[in-house]
Amino acid sequence: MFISFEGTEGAGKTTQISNVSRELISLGYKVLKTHEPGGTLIGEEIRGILLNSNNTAMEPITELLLYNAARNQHIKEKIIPALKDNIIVLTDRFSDSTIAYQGYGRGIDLDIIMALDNIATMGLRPDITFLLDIEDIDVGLKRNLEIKKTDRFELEEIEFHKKVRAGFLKIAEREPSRFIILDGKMPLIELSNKIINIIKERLNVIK
Ligand code: Z5A
Repeated sequence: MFISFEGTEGAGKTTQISNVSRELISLGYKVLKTHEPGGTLIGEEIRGILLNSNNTAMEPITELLLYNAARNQHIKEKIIPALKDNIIVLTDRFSDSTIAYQGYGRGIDLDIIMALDNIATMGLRPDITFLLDIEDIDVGLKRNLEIKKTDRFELEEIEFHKKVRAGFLKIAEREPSRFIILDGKMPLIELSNKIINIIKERLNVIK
């Protein structure tokens, strides 16, 4: 099973992936916990360029190509081999982030985004995508400020983050069978339990 976690800054994806992974491992499942951009040596180098807050001159298309380059490497080197070994893959962000950030956020034509996505992902899509949604963008940004996280995206205006959130909701609306939208402001443990129960249900169906 291939599961992605999406959302705007500080929505709680990383925290939830850790909790879910721990629980699934305790139930005897094999789990790969990974993230984008990154997840491979080459991908982590690309991540360094993408998130470096000094790289303010980066062009939107350069950014788009770099996210897709890292993703293709991630899929071929990590995700596909893990899925072939019956390992549950939990990824912190995947293609939907590119559609939301580079498409709805930066305003790059969605046809260009999807054409490149087809090349990079070869059509691979998660079985389930948990969208951790926080209506008040400030909540997530403040969470990250508290942990002193300041990358190139944290420096963006609030309007950019609002466009990204609206983008995620539009993507989810188009694919209701893949997306599960959850309130990122829910108490941590309550949210983890909800996610774990949904995954367990799906795993039982597969069995
Ligand atoms: N990006 C893109 O533009 N295009 C793409 O294709 C891809 C990515 C793949 C990657 O940064 C950046 O790249 C990202 C989008 C862009 N933009 N930014 N920034 P990243 O990987 O470094 O960061 P991120 O993915 O945005 O994650 P994040 O900002 O670190 O947040 P998070 O993982 O969703 O949240 P967290 O680390 O789990 O939690 C943040 C804090 O909130 C932490 O102190 C938690 O303890 C706290 N927290 C979490 N959940 C809760 C709840 N429920 N209640 C209270 N407090 C909570």
